[in-house]
Amino acid sequence: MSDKPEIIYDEALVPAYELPDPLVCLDGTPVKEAQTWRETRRPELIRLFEEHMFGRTPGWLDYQRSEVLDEDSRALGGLATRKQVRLHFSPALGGPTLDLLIYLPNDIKRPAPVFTGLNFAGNHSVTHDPQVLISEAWFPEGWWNVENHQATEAGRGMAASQWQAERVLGRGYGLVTACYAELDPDVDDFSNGIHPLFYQPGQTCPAVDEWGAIGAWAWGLSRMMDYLEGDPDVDAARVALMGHSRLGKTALWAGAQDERFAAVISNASGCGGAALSRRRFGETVGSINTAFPHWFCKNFHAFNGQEERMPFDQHMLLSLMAPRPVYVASAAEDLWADPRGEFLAAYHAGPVFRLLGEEGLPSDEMPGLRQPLRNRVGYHIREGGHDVTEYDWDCFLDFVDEKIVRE
Ligand code: GTR
Repeated sequence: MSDKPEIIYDEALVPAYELPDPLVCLDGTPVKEAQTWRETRRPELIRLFEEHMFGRTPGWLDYQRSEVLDEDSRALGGLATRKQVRLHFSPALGGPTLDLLIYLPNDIKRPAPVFTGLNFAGNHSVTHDPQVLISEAWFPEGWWNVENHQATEAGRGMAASQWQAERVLGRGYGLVTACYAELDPDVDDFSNGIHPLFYQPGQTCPAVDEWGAIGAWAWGLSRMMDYLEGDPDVDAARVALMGHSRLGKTALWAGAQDERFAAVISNASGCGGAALSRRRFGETVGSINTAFPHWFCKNFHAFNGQEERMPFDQHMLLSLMAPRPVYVASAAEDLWADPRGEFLAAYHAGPVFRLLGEEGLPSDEMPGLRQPLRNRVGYHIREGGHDVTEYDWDCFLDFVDEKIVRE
């Protein structure tokens, strides 16, 4: 017999749990006014997620420089203008950089609203466009289309269906992406990526309450936003942040901390993202911290098998987007990510939205497949597995159209 807890895939085995109330402060004070949320409870929740889950960002970099690598106004058959821009985070040669792939639609008046998000396998994986540069990031052994830890031409367009660039551009949005591995390779090693830029003398890894990899990836999204704010062709007040899976967890944490993101979309973010931890359905805090010890801060490991001790749950992470629109997408066969737990977290973020004068989800009854709900909190579940599909993008586009573009 192993002492490993069984993974729960049966609703009847979900333990009874009680969710902490987003509208009660740690000292027991109820939050009855928007001002108390803003000035007391919201900052308190950010601190709790920093200290116990994602880790705090240990400071600011006073260096950031951008370098335009390429610009072409006739990209994707004339549909878009493509820019490739390299962000440098250190004056040192060979210091960490992040390459942004930016497509802006040609047939709308600029500045354009944009979707942004990190990708898993390099910017060249996002479209078939032959001009997109191949990422120079270090990838772990066994990553898709990688040789000697480097991405190859074989990966070009491999994630095109997950990004739907032409569809997004056709609906009048730009698309801005960068590869997460350039910020921090996805392995349990803190000697590379951006972490060392923040170390104190003699420090070799983050302290127990300092950021893991997700914190570093989320930091990168904010640096992308810094760049977008300075680009006159981009409507920086209408940037929708989208992330899938581990990058969905990242999008939620970036959106919680950085209110410049006008809307945040989580696709199949599961455990540590939109799914409630206390349900222990599918992936659990213990399993995620074991398989990916570098994603969260070390303090988070104290909750392995002890989710009920957490001073928060993931509905509170979603509530940190309020009053900005937030959308959660699940897939029926993606049980590892706990679709019901994702829905319930979105539902239980509702009281914060209502306090701020916005509508949450209407009921705790899950909608059927392909019946998107579009209140200020949005949700859909589709058939199929762990992926981002054309249908998902249609829903994201409808949601963002309605909430931040047509409003
Ligand atoms: C899984 C992990 C999930 C999810 C996924 C992904 O292996 O257990 O939490 O994030 O990876 O990022 O694709």
